[in-house]
Amino acid sequence: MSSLRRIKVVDSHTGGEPTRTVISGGPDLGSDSLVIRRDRFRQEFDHLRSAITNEPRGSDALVGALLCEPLDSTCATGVIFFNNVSYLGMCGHGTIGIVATLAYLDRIKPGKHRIETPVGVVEALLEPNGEVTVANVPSYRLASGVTVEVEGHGPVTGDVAWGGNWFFLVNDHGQDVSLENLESLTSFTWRIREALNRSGVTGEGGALIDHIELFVPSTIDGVDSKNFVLCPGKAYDRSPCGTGTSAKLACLFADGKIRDGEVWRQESLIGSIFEGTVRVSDNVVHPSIKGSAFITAETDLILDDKDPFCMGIRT
Ligand code: PYC
Repeated sequence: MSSLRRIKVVDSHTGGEPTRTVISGGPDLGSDSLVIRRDRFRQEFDHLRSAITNEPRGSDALVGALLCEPLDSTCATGVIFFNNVSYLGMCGHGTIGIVATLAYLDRIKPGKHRIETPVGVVEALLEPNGEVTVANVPSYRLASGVTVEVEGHGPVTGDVAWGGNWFFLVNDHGQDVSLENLESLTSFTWRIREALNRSGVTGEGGALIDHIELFVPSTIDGVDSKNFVLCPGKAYDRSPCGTGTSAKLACLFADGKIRDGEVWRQESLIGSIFEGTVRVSDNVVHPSIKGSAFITAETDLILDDKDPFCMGIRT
């Protein structure tokens, strides 16, 4: 007899990037802060992260979202985001995905909803037409003009910025940012990540920089820029990346290229678009990201303890 565990999930995609929201059957992480609960997830239940996101049930691009009881009672929910290799501080496309999911489940109505994450509370405005605007955590540029020596390429210069995760943002790279060039974009940005590691370039407090972004001008009318975003587990973000666009807005503000109240339209590698807006108070950038998510499945994941790949294929 095998023992079956059922995990109830709702899948969605935001600009092509998938989110799997865990509704029930996930790990019991207790009721400490979300930072402590995320650490407990990593230390004691990492096999469930892998079971939910990795093949054969998931894919490298999938971001998981574990709904949790918030500590802050003004929040509609708490959430811990995770992916094929690790855990995220925040996730912009994922927040839009969980808001669409909660609306689909009839747990929330259009209006403003606060959501607790391990890196702070964000606020999501759900419009009656399903569009979601996420007021993200304050974002900032930590370092500008950082040069690293990239294997097989030479020096690459970029900025280190926080948008809820750590990013290295590169404007000057000479790459063709198109889906046809996916393999070399992945290889190039992975080598940038390795070069940052080798050179000891980190985020605040020695944090690993695990997202790399390349930018080119967009060819779509009214859209400011197109990006390629390498995620921590080597997949590329199909969406323009909410936290990555937030990091970009922080860099644009630091360079005097965007002002309070201005809008920045960011296109992804596959042509989906987020609308970013900057709000500045006391010289601190508060970015907002607007996009839409669509529900793609509502199902039970089944974990059969007799299945040799029950906990997913770890790469
Ligand atoms: O939208 O912030 C985001 C995100 C992070 C990783 C994948 N998407």
